[in-house]
Amino acid sequence: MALSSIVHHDAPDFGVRTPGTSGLRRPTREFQAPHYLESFTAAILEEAVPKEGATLVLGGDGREFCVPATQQILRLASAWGVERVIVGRDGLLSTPAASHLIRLHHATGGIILSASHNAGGVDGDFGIKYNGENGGPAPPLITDAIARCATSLRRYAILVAEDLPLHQIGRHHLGAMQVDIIDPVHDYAELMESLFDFRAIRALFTGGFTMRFDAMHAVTGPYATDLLERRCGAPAGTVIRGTPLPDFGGEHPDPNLVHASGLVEDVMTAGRYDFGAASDGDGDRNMILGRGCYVAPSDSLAILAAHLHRIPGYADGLVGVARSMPTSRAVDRVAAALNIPCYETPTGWKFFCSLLDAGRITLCGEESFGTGSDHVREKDGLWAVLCWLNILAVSGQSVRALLEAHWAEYGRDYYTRHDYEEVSTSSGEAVMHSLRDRLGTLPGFLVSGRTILAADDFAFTDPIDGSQATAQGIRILLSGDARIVVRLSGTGTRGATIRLYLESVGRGTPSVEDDVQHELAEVIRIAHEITGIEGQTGRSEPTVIT
Ligand code: VG1
Ligand code: CO
Repeated sequence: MALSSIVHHDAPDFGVRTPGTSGLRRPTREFQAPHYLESFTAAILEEAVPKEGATLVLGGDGREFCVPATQQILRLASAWGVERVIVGRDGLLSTPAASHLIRLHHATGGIILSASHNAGGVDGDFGIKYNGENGGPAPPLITDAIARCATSLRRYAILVAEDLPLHQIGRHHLGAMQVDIIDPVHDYAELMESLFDFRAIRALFTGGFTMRFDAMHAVTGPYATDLLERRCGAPAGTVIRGTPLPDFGGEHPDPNLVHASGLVEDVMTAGRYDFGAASDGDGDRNMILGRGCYVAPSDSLAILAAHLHRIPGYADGLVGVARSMPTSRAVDRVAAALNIPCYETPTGWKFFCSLLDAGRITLCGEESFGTGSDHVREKDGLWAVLCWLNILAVSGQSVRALLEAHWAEYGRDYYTRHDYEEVSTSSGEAVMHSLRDRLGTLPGFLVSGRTILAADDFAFTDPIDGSQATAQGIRILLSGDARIVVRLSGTGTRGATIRLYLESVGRGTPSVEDDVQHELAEVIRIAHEITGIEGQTGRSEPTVIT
């Protein structure tokens, strides 16, 4: 195609567009406005993609606007001079599968279209994120540059061309650029098969073990069907809500006790299955349930740390582990017992990536239903589910037995997160400002019978490259091994979301029947006294409790 088929468009001033914890997330309608997606993509290309010889991976979670956005991004990439784009059929790629493909093909990077666990559809959210050559989310240096460029950019180039048949696997050319439309599942499923003992998992199902996997009408449907039902021999129907829909069936594709309530009812409350799991919009999160029990993500991380060496891909053991700051300290005690380092990083997967790249850690996770390892540079929902299945298969134990044995050995961290969603930006900031102003005066204070031992605003220095991140959330340590953490969400798209993380290490014999909110009632009361959330926001109850 001749160069003349590239046209230049003027882009209006969209104001500051700073990517949050995981890329730029905005209401879908905003993304659909003329030049919005185009100018932000142009900023990504400008700041992260060389004009010659680049290979990109491209795909998304199937939400509304993913397909037209994929077609536009292909035209923009061609005009920029990208040599090759590898795109998932129908524009689908889970976030961990995209991360794997970048690494597998030694690509320059990848563009992922998703707003993760946020609702989709025309009235929901859309998002775009850039991952670098290691397969992980671009570091702040790059995302800051993209934000500056997107704010000042007034002109971009795009190829004039027809849509490509995204539903067909095959090779195409768009201008001088090669486009390979591939099966979104195959390479990822092969990677999983190289890590896990699928024979043992198969035997588990043959022996009558039952499970439900809730794909929440998001991207993991095709992946879970191939892995669980085809490769591991689980009966057809094990995967529910397995067809990706543009609006996720009108629900939040967020695998937690609130948004996956049907699964929770079936597995936890009614005890109809041995095992239950769910993943989010883009497939990087996981929720784990056993018959009559729920595995808190922080506990899941600790249990995986204790058992991962039983899985073939991790037979050499762990070199180290990491958790995000608000994640409970349960994994720290496993790391101490294994005599391996445990790193505490700010919220967001990108902070794990330099440790993973440097070979300092094998396993890492977040309290927000995120777990992963050095096999990719994103958290990985189905990988975590397969870890659990593999451990259940080789241990012959139930989820409940594994949990209770773990708590008996290491103690239990009662843990909950209270989210105050869509409060006004000013009241969210007021809560944080007021806490920051009082930080120095808190230690030594006696509240409801507990002493505040320490209080700080979490700051982190990357042990590999020395880069610094400050103001990552308020940590308040109380006597009796309790901890309160407060931070503002970086992924919300409307107003502000305050996250309050509460934990306390229990004594005695913990059981899955314990009422976590009751165990933490006193710590919750103290948190309200210290933070003044109710007074600042006018909210007496959180919107979501996990
Ligand atoms: C939330 C979670 C955080 C996670 C991030 C991206 O961020 O708390 O742990 O890394 O989402 O996950 P925030 O800033 O809203 O608390 V995902 O599944 O949206 O890529
Ligand atoms: Co996600």
